[in-house]
Amino acid sequence: MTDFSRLLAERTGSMKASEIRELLKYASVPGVISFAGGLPNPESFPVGGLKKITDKILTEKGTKALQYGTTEGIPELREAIAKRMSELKGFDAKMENITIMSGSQQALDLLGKLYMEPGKVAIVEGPTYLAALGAFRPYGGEIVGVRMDEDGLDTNLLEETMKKLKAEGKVVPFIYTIPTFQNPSGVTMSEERRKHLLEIAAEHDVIVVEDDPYGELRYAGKELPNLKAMDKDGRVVYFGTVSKILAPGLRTGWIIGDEEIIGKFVIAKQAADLCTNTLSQHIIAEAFSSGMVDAHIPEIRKLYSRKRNLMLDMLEDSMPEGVTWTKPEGGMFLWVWVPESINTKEMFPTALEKKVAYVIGEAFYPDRSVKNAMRLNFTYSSDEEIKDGVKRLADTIRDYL
Ligand code: PMP
Ligand code: G9A
Repeated sequence: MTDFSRLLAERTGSMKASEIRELLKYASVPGVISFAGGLPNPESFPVGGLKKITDKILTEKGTKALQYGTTEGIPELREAIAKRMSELKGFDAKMENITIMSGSQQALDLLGKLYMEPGKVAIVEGPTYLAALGAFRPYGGEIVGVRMDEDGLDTNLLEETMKKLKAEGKVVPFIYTIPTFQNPSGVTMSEERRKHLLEIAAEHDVIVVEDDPYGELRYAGKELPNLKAMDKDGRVVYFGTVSKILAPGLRTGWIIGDEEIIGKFVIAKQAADLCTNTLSQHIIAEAFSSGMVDAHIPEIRKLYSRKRNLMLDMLEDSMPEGVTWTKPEGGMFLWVWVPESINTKEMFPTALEKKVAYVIGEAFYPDRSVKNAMRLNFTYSSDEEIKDGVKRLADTIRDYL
């Protein structure tokens, strides 16, 4: 048999399977409790409401909803998002500033396609969203992770990093951040840091990408302004999605930003998929404008807030000395630090023997430099699984120590 891999393009060398997607396999192994996948809880999907809306759309404008649409997205949805984002988050956004994406994952891929190439450096948080690394890598260039602490991205470190890169003659096109209830850490960037980040970005004249899939899932603490709402010179590009407030199967997200930047994404998207699923877009436009989404989000918050509290209580009750974790005010994940003597990748088989799974922390760092951490998802598992799973994890760590 011929080896066709020799025919692959060079850039495919940096493409590898997502560790999270690989780990999702364990979620279906009988008996294993998996905190690995980043899945919303299926109980949170408003199936009945979406059924009614879909029926209405197909009855009232079936042929339109089944036709190709413009690459920018259907006007009804762009209008609905502009209105909602202005009211909810104070964005100064019009329809012209918004393009619909096939999930914010597509926006990440197009971001890489538009701005990355050999010689460029993308700045991300360390740790950061794993699939953002996967999206940027094939386009070449370097990815530098700037460490975070309990207040989010360490902007003093960011300032130093930017200066150093500039001195080396490197070009940074964008800083990618998930400031609110970050995936994977659960941490939220403080308001001072948000201001500082925007100052640094202005100083170096780079784009700031604010990825915000979890912003509406707050269970405690006070609302903070989005970077996009603080943006004075059109350098922030905002990524939103319905994946965590409605359903990821709809595969629909959006980007908001300066018209010129958005225009480039539109051209890149034309080549990628012509347009986002039109039926989904019509369903979502109706779900937003009818108030269905706003009525539904408190239900999700209630469910996830209970699960978050349960996981935090269980960690408190079961974890051995030397283990610490973040206490997210929202979102879907928390981050666990284990003693430095433990490499969570090496411990993983032991965890599987105990029938519990997590994502190894090093996967979220572009240079894989942190070995003693893990990400836990608290939204997908049942309450019973959270109770048993955290105990199994604590036993794993104790045995391993
Ligand atoms: N960005 C972050 C930070 C995410 O956590 C996710 C989903 N887990 C995505 C983007 C992709 O979301 P979507 O379903 O909209 O493609
Ligand atoms: O790959 C997926 O299904 C989305 C999950 C993202 C994550 O686990 O961070």
